[in-house]
Amino acid sequence: MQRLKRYLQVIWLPLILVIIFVIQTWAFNYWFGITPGLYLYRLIIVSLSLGIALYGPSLLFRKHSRFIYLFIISFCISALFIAQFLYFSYAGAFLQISALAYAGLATTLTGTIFTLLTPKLFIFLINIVLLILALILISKKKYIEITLSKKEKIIAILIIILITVGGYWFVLRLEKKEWGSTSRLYTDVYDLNTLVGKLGIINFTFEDGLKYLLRSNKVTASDVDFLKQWSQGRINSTSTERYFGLAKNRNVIIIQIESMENAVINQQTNGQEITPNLNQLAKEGLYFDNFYAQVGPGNTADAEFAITNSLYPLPDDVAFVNYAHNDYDALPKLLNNNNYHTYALHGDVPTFWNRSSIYPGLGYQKMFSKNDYQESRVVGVGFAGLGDEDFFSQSLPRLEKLVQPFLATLITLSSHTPFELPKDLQTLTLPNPTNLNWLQQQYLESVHYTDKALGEFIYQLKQTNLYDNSIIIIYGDHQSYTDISDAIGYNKNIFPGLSNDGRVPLIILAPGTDLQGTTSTPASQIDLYPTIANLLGIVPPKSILGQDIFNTKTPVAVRRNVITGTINIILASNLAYKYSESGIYENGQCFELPSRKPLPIDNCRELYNQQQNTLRASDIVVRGNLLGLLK
Ligand code: GP9
Ligand code: MN
Repeated sequence: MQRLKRYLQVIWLPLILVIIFVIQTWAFNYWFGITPGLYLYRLIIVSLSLGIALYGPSLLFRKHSRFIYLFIISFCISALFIAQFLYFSYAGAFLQISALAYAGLATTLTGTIFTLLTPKLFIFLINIVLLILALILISKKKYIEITLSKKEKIIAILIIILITVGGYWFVLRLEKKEWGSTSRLYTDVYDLNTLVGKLGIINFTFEDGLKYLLRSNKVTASDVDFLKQWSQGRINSTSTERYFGLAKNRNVIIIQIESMENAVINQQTNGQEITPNLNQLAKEGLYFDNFYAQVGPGNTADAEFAITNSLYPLPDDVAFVNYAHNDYDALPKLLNNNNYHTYALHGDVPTFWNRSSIYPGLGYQKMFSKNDYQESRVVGVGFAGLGDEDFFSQSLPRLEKLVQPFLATLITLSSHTPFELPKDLQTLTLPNPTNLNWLQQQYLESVHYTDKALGEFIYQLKQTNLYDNSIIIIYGDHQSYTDISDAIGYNKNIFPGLSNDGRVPLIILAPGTDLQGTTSTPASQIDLYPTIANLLGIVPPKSILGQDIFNTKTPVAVRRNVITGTINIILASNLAYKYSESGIYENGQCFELPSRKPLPIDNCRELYNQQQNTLRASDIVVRGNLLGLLK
């Protein structure tokens, strides 16, 4: 009993501080609507662990130093809570260390900070108030403070370690059970909202800081030298011969379609067109049937990254998440500087893929997210998000109200894996029996549904005066990962041995112009930026890596291994290179195009080295925030 009383004398203060910490963590999430019920359990356990790890070591100090320690920790925690709270209220995004390092919080928040202050912030200061009260009690000798013995300290350390490690281990185990891996907590982070929902904002801040430190040495001095040299040796082959300014001052409507593969375009199943509307649009506008996605682990976000920056997405990291605060010369920014108003529209939560964090830096002035749409019916069975019919039908009146000229990037969602639609929305009659597996069947149904929603949107758009006054760019974000191209026999028609994965449709509609027909020029998502800029009669910055598809004399599409980052395939106008499993250049194959005649491997060497260097330069730029060296 005596002993318990003795321990209580030292434990009570850090213990209450830990409980306050858990409440503060929960309150932060609650106020921003972040706590999904499912993860509440995780959130409490993991914030208890962190609270104990932070406040627990105070037990090891003597009386006065213990107070100093608790004050320092409390100040840091409160400061982080408040900074994150203000930033989220302001930007609808979580504050990342890279934002402080590159952009400077001061510049972003000054001016608005007073408007963001709310009594809620007081909850993040309760720990400090408690410490002040405790200090007053001690100075009035209202309770006696003791110092633990050496043996007691060792036991305290062990208990702190045990609880902390135990808590994190428990959460990691739950994650593993749920997702088969724990990587969604650190590498495969899709939605920072969910991450904060599970771990709490302080855990998130620490994790983000740690990751920032770990990747800060990824660019070496020799990388920087390489980049400088590479940049100096770049040949400016930009010409504006074809179509420069063809769509000057027109609105730009970009439609990025989820998982839309080129394999389904102009294909039928059971006598029914899979994507009748896209097929029709491909006839009305200019259709690119040799266009490739460039995505890495960031999938949709990587497609957005490639399109807006004309840089290659990283093979091993998600630029939208971990390089969100780099300096970018993005397309929306360029258009914004040329009198355009810039908008992004998407039916998911704003924090998914960290969009709300990176969009302002890319130059988007406003983002419309799930919060701005009404969900008239749930469409995605396996993936929550707004149905494409709701998305398109509600986007149109919104576009009509925008100040012109505008750039509006619409990103669809319904045809997202696992592609499952409610029965009545599955309007494609698949053959019975079919050689397609369940996922492939769902995939065809879902792209058929999306195609219908898109067709309706374009039809309605044509009824407004926006249509003739715009250029519309439609493309798929990435492959569907369903092997659909093999299953529907599409691969037979293309380059032998060259996997069709990643070939996505691109259609450019410029009503009233001669942009029509089909082109098989090899190109990829990084080429869209300069191509759009050329059509608008705007000269893009030197820092972009893609080429204007209409004017380049050296068109190329390079595909790389998502994990190793090495080159898989290069398609140029007269040459193609295909890698070998060994990863050794000489073991690959070189072909002449369009004859597809095998050539000695040395014929592809120059092309290979060029592409290898471009990829390396792109990665260094992103990892080192070094866009300035390309100018
Ligand atoms: C989420 C959506 C899907 O907002 O864009 O992303 P994905 O899973 O395809 O990367
Ligand atoms: Mn996607």
